[in-house]
Amino acid sequence: MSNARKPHPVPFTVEGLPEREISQLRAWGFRSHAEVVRTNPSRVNLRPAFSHLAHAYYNFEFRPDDLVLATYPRSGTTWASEILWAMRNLGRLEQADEAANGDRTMFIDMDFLMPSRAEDDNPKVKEFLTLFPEGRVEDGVVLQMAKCHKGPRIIKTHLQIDLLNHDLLDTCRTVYIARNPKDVCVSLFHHGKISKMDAFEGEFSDFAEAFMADQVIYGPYWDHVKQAWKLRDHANLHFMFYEDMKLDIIGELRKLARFLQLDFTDEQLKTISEHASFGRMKSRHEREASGRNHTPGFFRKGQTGDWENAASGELTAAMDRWISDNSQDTDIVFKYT
Ligand code: PPS
Repeated sequence: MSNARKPHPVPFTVEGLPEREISQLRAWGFRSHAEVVRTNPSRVNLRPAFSHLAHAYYNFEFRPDDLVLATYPRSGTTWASEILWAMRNLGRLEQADEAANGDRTMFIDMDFLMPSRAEDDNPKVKEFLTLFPEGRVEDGVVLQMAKCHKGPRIIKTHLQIDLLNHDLLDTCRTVYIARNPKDVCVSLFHHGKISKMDAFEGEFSDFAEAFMADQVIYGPYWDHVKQAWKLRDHANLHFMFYEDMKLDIIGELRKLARFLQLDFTDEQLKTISEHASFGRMKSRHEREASGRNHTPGFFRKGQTGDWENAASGELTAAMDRWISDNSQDTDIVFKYT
């Protein structure tokens, strides 16, 4: 008898956007305005390859020794993933000089954000096709490589929890990082300016309007955060704030280690925090400047409160109203400075 689990039917559909909304995206300045699909009923904007991969994501088999890192984009994913990796690899941190963070952790969303093609000159595709000469690249290179990976995995995703396999929290530990919406919005805007995937050519005020209208990729922000916040007391979910990590990294590392049932001395926590400091991570990233993982400007400021430098008084008032409206049904409180 086969041990394969029965696949879960996907409880949502993935649809194209109405022409009116595509025009609005274009008017705001999104260069990939036509390459957007939306989940229904959750209304999450994603890239078209998600349509045929939704089933694979929803049925992705997590394992008990997986660590899953779930975040809304630009909330500190890379920072937290470096910390998780360091906690698991304390005796060999120098390996971070040899392989980029993206090669030591698995960002499964890559398969729909930047879908690979068999003819791509990409080491990951080549490795995949060497391992699976008959493999179908369009079924997701990262998803399939992750499936075959033998050791404990660190899996990163920006998909909101409702779009993931509902066995997730019964199977393994998930760390969720939230960052205040103002700084997420600023960071996303700057990322849109430098990223080929999320190319944005408009003004900051236009971007902020799109963000508040849940029209950016992975929007809506509030549903994403609230889904995780509701689960914050679950034994297998650890909820952290970017701002708290900035204020007291050792304290946050101590709580994280307790959640992961790992024992570290204060000296070891200090080593981990230094290994994953903004400066060290940025310079490791710069050193692989000629490599395929390099995005100049990815490590931008790494601060709390940058909204103040980016937004007009009028935009701040609109954002504050939006935050207040969306905070009515939740006790989540963000720090903005
Ligand atoms: S992404 O593209 O969604 O994966 O981005 P993500 O990694 O989630 O978030 C990027 C922002 O996190 C900042 N960052 C850090 N802050 C503090 N300490 C460390 N070590 C660190 N590493 C990355 C990064 O600079 C982005 O924030 P902004 O505000 O744009 O600088």
